[in-house]
Amino acid sequence: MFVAAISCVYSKRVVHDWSITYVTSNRGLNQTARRGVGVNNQFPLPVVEATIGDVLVLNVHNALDQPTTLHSHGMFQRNTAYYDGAAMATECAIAPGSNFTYEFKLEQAGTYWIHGHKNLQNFDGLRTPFVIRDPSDPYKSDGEYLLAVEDWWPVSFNTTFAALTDHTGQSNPFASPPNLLVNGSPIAPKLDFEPGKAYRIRLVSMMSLPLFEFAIDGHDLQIIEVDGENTKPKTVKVVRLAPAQRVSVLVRAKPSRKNNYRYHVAMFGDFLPPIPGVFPSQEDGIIAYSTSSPFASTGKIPSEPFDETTMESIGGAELIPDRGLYFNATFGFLPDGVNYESFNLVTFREPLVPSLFTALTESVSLNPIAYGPQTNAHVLKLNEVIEMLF
Ligand SMILES: *[C@@H]1O[C@H](CO)[C@@H](O)[C@H](O)[C@H]1NC(C)=O
Ligand SMILES: *[C@@H]1O[C@H](CO)[C@@H](O)[C@H](O)[C@H]1NC(C)=O
Ligand SMILES: *[C@@H]1O[C@H](CO)[C@@H](O)[C@H](O)[C@H]1NC(C)=O
Ligand SMILES: *[C@@H]1O[C@H](CO)[C@@H](O)[C@H](O)[C@H]1NC(C)=O
Ligand SMILES: [Cu+2]
Repeated sequence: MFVAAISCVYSKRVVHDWSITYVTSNRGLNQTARRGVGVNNQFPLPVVEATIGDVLVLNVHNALDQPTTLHSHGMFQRNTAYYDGAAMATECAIAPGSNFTYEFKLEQAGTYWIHGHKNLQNFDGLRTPFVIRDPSDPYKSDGEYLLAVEDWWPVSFNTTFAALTDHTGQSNPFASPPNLLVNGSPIAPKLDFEPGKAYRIRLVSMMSLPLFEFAIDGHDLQIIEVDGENTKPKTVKVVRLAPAQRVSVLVRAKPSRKNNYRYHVAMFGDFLPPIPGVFPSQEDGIIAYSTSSPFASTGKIPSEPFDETTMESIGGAELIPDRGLYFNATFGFLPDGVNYESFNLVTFREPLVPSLFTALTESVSLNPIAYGPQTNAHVLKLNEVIEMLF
């Protein structure tokens, strides 16, 4: 005999109407306002929240004078690749002045983000967290916080990008180094903790290039989710996120209100030259137990490297590869003097027809040998590779 579990799932449509617009803002920083790309004339963008099984509907109007797309980072898009938002890979971009609706069922839970996937709009602000909750999540908490971390450059990212890819080596991309924003603000939010409770903190890296680290004075962090996948728990003092990564940690609050604490978000990148007092940079936020308690002494972010490839998923199928594909990834200047990323020295250029359409209309062999060097080569410029990777 067996007992069938019947679950009632009420799925809903999560609808957002987004006009993608230029927004001139200083993002609350002490610097000159500059033009970025936002939604409905605002920064920060609306956070998208849903429950597994819901249908996400993004009604998008392109109010820019250039094409745009939105990519829901981390979604597998099984049978809905057309809504993946990778311009000219899975679809054409949305033309200026026109509308497009992204609509797909949410079959994964976890922490994701949605960002522009055309030109450099992502790095000029077109990015927002995307949280999909699961009522049967094995990890329970008493409360939840979301910290989305982004870099905001004082100049349009096209300027930084032009300097980054300048083969003469004469340009300094970091002449105007990035600022750190947490939830769209230079002031990290206060997180209220009740003694004895357990909090889930979702960390989202919406960075262009730098990494960030997160730590809380006097509290351990238990990693429970990496990039939308529930993991076997791992207790650490500090988590480090590369651009586009997401991590959830469970934090057990102290048993009493005796002290308040601080948490730290530090932005850094070994490939970026240090500028004393400016970069690397750090924002500290408050973990508030009480309005009257003194602060526990503020520590530094602990130095605790750990190998994230040792993280294991729970409940996930074991990956047993049955074939291997080898790529030599390079980053450098090709003979035309432009800085490219490449696989096996073949770089990629945005095709005239989206690759998905080509694949659907041509008879393509799935034999990996067909993808050898120089075969079926699309040449993609560095900025597009960066966008593909993110
Ligand atoms: C803002 O920047 C200006 C110019 O760099 C400086 O003089 C001023 O003190 C700054 N204000 C604050 C509040 O940091
Ligand atoms: C396009 O989107 C805008 C903004 O959401 C909306 O006002 C407009 O009615 C839409 N146009 C069409 C043809 O659907
Ligand atoms: C870079 O972007 C700014 C603001 O969006 C624009 O004014 C400028 O013309 C752009 N520069 C280049 C080289 O595309
Ligand atoms: C990758 O580069 C190495 C060293 O140059 C070379 O030995 C190897 O054959 C390359 N592999 C591929 C798949 O191109
Ligand atoms: Cu992405």
